[in-house]
Amino acid sequence: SHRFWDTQPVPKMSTLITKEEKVEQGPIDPIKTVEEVRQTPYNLPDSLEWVSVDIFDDEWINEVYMLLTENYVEDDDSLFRFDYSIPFLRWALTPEGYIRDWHVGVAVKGKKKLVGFITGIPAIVNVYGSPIRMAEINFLCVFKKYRANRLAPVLIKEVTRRVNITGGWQAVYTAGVVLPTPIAQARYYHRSLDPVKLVEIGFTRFGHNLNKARAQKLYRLPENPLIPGVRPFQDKDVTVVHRLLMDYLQRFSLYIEFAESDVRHFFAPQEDVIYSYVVENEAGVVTDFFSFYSLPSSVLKNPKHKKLRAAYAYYVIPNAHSLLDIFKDMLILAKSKQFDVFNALDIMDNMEVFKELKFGIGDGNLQYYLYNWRSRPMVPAQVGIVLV
Ligand code: EN5
Repeated sequence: SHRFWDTQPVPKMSTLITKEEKVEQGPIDPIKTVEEVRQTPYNLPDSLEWVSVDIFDDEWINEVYMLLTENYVEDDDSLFRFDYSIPFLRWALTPEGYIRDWHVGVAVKGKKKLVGFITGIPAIVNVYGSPIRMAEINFLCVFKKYRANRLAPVLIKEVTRRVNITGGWQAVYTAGVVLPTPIAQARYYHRSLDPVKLVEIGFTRFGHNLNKARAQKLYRLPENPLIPGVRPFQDKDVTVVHRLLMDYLQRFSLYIEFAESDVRHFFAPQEDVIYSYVVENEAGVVTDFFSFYSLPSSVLKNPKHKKLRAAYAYYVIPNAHSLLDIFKDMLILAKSKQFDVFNALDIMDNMEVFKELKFGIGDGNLQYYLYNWRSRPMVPAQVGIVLV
């Protein structure tokens, strides 16, 4: 019943169940050369055309923003929908060496009206010790009125073609839904920062023995970080943070091999986009690093609130301090910046801190996938990639 995915170089679902001990790692499709790749874009209905979206063009990024705020990912009960901001999209899609052609749109012919979108950025992804050139695929979205037209498969094939013509054959992506075939299945956890608002919008319930006053007390946090020497990440920290990050990520079975330029791009703080901090000790040495990103959601049917302000754990490198102390300071900083909730996945070592810091399990999953790369499935604790 996967008409499209059955035609694609992804493992069959059954391979997950049989859990063979020895899974041969490597490409699923026979090796091709760039010359063999189709040179022309895939066909679209007559009324539609391909566009390479210029993320720095205000009109086009606004079209992308509108498409996503109105049509992108919702929770299971359609109470919330992701509201990625324009500065966030620019940040996520333009690391050094990004390829404009991989920001693929489908527009109504002759009009600046987007009805479909998918993106890729280049990355070196390490899978069980092997570094592989991959595209990180994200923001696949089809306008609600155009669903059932089978546009998503064409978007996926077209971005694949554009990656292939640059000599790229593998990709990594995540989704809330189960497709053939996840390499890992992660779970969202949530930590209330403004429990009263979260109840008002239906994000959580007070439940047993927890009224408004008790909830406010339970989730109260100090105003300032507790670790001495916490300060925002600066450009001068790039080299040392790059080293800390790569030394740390090597412990996982799936991680991105960041370049220094990626560290500079992805961790330079930007209000309402990305918050990054280092711990600098008394000797002036940077010992730890942590970061979280801002991804609000539209509250879809509430008279009082229109936005949920959510912070998401990004890359966290404990070193001189414990993961618990670092997560606690992330909660404190997120609260001081008026976030309503702090979200994190059960990947890396995050599970260690959830109970003590009063995170609760969410109703959403995040499935991790590789395209055209066969490899053994892994548990969330082996996953070292956070896709935004
Ligand atoms: C991009 N390549 O389902 C793909 N979010 O748990 C992105 N639930 O917010 C795919 N349903 O559990 C993203 N509150 C997939 C995720 C899509 C969005 C999604 C979930 C993640 C979520 C909330 C709200 C549920 C509303 C009803 C949730 C409970 C929190 C509570 C806090 C206090 C302690 C107990 C739990």
